[in-house]
Amino acid sequence: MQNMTLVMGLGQTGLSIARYLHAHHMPFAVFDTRETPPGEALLRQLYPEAPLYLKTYPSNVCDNVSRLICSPGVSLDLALIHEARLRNIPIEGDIDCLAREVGAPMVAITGTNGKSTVTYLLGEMAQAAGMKTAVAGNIGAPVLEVLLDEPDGFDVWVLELSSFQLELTSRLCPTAATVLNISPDHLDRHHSIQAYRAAKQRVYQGAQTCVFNRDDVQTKPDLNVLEDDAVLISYGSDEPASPNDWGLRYDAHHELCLARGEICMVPVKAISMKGRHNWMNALATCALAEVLAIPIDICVSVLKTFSGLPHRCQNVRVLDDVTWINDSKGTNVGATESAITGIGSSTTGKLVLIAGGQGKGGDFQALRQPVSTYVRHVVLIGEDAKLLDDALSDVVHIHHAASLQDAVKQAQLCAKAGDVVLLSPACASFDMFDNFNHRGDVFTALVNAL
Ligand code: UMA
Repeated sequence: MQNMTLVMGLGQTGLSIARYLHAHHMPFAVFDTRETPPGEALLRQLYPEAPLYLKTYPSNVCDNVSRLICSPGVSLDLALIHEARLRNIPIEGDIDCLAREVGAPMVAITGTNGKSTVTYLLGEMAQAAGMKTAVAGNIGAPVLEVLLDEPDGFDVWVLELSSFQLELTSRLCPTAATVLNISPDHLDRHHSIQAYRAAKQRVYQGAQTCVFNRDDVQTKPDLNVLEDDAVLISYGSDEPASPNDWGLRYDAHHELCLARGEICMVPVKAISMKGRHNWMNALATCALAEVLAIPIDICVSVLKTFSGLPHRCQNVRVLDDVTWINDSKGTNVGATESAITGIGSSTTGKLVLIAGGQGKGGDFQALRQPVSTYVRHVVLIGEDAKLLDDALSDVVHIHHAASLQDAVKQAQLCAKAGDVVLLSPACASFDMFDNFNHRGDVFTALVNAL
């Protein structure tokens, strides 16, 4: 009898899929390539009857399997996935499971950088407008966990989706979708920027409204993913040409403002989040909020009070006239490039950059220009320190550190009054930390202890 679902991965998402299947009385087994995945103890406790395969699996495992539901961290290159494909066993992710269950409007947000900020901001705006709002996905809470935790449902779902989640998503059909920007990331998993971009573009499949970034042509929906009757709205750093588009323009008082068409909505200096990249995030959020009919005065009041998520260019302290900034969420080259340029261009001194970790196949050459313009010293940590050294050693002073603690000490010695020490690793954290939050927390504690 072929009625078993195979859950791939036993992290947060794997556990939420198991819970979802159990709630629907559907039999399942679980596989994870790791010997001791984080969800193991809880799975054994909650669902002792579910077969669990760790690292290896029986050669006939697919014989009884009618579908695979994959966690985002599971590579689609696994032999088991190839075998499932050969046998025409359907493969999906948790986002398609959610789509089957939910009738409320959904907004789907992706992009290389800024997606958590836009997701969080839009969630705050929807909540402030009186909508019962689910904020879920890559931002932290697995979508099926949020679904099962609230049996009465939500008025709106605001989803942050990663390229890993989108690779397996085909039936979301959101009310509105956006790709905020595209720069190389996760190339170890997707193998090429084209494949990475194609995964991101899937967010527009079936979307009623597509919001794209005029400054980044890669974000414009491709014809093969665009519905015939989809509404297209753009935002960008120039003046919006059409009344429905968003952009920047000067008002009668010569203040640069977020604007919709010809109408100025709020001066950028009134927005709490700092940096030009955050003005773009604010524009994208306002465009999505309008699709949900959220009044602009609510959007503006949220923008005036929200100063940014933790670990994203967050000020830690000023010590001896040196400012210490935690941008642990700079997990790819594009994010670190924007942090260096955004902070470097508004600082009188120079930057001391702490970088390194798992490079995920990113091209560190792209950091040469911003580093040579704004950075005095680079202190390197982690697995791919050598790759960063190779890319940057002829444009800046390089130091190697054995730990983040050592890196903080070396950075303190390098920094002069007026400088900024910036942790923006351009890399994932998993070689030394649980995740980027852990890395940022350790950095903050070390800096506060100086
Ligand atoms: N893994 C294995 N073998 C397996 C399954 C997973 O080695 O069989 C590894 C993966 O390569 C990965 C880690 O285990 O390094 C975690 O994978 P997972 O699928 O179990 O992850 P979850 O705990 O379910 O968390 C996932 C997202 N993680 C990833 O996509 C890697 C979380 O995003 C997300 O918050 C959560 O689902 C809820 O939706 C984190 C992330 O790092 C923040 N995302 C990447 C990013 O933002 O750049 C995409």
